[in-house]
Amino acid sequence: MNSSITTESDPVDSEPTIVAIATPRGEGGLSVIRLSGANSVAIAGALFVKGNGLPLDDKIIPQKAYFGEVREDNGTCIDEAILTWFKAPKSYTAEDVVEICVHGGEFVSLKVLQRCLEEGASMAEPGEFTRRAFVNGRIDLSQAEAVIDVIHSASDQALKTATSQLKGNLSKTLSQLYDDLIAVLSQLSAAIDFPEDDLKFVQQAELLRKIGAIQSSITTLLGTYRQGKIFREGARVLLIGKPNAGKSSLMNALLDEERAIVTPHSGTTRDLLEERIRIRDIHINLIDSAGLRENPEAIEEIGIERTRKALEESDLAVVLFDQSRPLDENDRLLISAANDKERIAVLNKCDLAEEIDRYEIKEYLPKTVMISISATTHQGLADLKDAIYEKVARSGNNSESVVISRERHRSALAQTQVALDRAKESVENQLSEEFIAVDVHMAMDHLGGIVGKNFDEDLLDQIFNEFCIGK
Ligand SMILES: Nc1nc2c(ncn2[C@@H]2O[C@H](COP(=O)(O)OP(=O)(O)OP(=O)(O)O)[C@@H](O)[C@H]2O)c(=O)[nH]1
Ligand SMILES: [Mg+2]
Repeated sequence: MNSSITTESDPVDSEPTIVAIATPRGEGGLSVIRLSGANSVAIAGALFVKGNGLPLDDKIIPQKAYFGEVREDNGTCIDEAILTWFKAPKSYTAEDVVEICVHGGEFVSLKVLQRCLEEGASMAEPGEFTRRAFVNGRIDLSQAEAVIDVIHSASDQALKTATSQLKGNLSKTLSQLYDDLIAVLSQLSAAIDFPEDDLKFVQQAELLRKIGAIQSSITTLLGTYRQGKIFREGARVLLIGKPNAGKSSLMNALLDEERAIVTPHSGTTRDLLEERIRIRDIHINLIDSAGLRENPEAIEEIGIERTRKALEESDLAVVLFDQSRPLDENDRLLISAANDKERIAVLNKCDLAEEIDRYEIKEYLPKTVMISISATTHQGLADLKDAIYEKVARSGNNSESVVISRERHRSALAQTQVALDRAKESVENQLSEEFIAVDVHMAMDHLGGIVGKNFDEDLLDQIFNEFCIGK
């Protein structure tokens, strides 16, 4: 290794310098091999020679692209390359980062990676670059999560949410709420220091007002979750109906392939079948289910239980009726199951004569969009897609600029609310300030957990395992 190259930013006792191929495996135009850590420049200097034949030296300038070549230990050229040094702390990880860009061949990239390992770098774990950016304080945990959301996003809306979070908009909102909780705490400690009775009443009202304001902001944030999650992960849309209503036929029609088994016999589908489609810019996880019916056989009952569970977890139920038959007790069972769900009523088999009483459905499923289709002829399918899109793309409050989209954030905010409810109750019951402060601290822990003010290694492992190597 060319140990003559050191940079001012070399920390003492730092983490090992890591390396990974940052671009996807396979062939492409370019491939980037990324190093991060105190020895990045020294390692790169041992295998890279500038275009003029000179080695990298102490005069290397950060953020400048150097043309040259990567060489074997014996001096043989591996490939032409462009090298850029991002000097700590102005880099992705806040450590010294070197990116070596070579032609996008898998073998070439692996050779350069191998050279870096020979010169003393360690192989990076999945997400380790972003993990270091978090540990080094350049980004918080919600921003680190946004990085993977940007990579995975497949629609304008998903990307907008992810980039806004990456820029720190969620962090700013949470940090303001955290500061507001600190203000509550300081008011509590002032009350402990000056316990005059006549101040108590005023202070109590002020505390309740402050906590109430924080809670209402949290409620607004929580209100964005359904929509945020749908944009990030896709919407779960369940096809539900009595046996033979045509759920599997509709599944196939929406997928445009013969995926689910269709027969004239009731009870054909026994288990859930999930496939992904896209309606405009939203992913839909479409689920076909076992028909709901009274007094099922034992094996059907297991399928029906799964259908009910899927219904609970779904964002939207497409409630399917066979319009060529009169409503029966199985349809009524279906209506009661779908009663408190987001739903669309669909009258299938509109190519046959209408026998169903649609007004009875309207009566029991009020305020429900109703669409006639034929899963066989595909009539009405475009209207159904539009209706599904309207329901899932416009659910929740779209006007909020800060949106939460992860269950981890939702659950932390819900726990914050619970702790604040307890704090308010203690204020109302005139319990001691120390007692109230315990719940306010608890609320701060939950809130702070979202941005990683407190975390354990297991949580970090869980978050960064979602990442690919090199990110
Ligand atoms: N005429 C007509 N027949 C249909 C239509 N949709 C489905 N069918 C027929 O209805 C029967 C049942 O269809 P499936 O799609 O298997 O119904 P299902 O709801 O999945 O039934 P289970 O899996 O048993 O709950 C089949 O014979 C289909 O060909 C339609 O729009 N028009
Ligand atoms: Mg079926």
